[in-house]
Amino acid sequence: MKILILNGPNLNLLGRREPSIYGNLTFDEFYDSLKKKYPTVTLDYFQNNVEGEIINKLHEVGFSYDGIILNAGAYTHTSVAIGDAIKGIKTPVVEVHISNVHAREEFRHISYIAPNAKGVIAGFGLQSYALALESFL
Ligand code: CA2
Repeated sequence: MKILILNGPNLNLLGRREPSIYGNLTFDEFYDSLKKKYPTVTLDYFQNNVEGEIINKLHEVGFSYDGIILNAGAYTHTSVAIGDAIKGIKTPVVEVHISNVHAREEFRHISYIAPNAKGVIAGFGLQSYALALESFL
């Protein structure tokens, strides 16, 4: 089972600022614990702040991987292009968010990912990624 975790803009800052919303752990620390918890899953991780790089990665893995766990960050709420890329690939995508976007500002209630995703998980902190992973097993 080959799964990619794909993180979008500013998620490289996790654990360094805004701990009340996003927690204290860096993504690398969480990713290490996830790999240990699921040793039989081939997990890959890619983070990028550039919309086109996220789209390139979706195209690159989207015909061979078994699943993609995507936190597109703020692009979730703006990017028709990432939504179209998900529509164009074969690998199922689960949209995840660390925070409960529906309990936050109105603009975060919109998602260009959700209509093309297998499902959406939001509001469980970094555990949202583990729940998304479970959904593929
Ligand atoms: O809750 C999530 O996972 C979000 O995708 C995070 C995005 C936000 O724009 C979405 O509405 C919800 C923001 C990621 C920024 O992460 C930071 C982490 C630490 C410090 C600053 C930003």
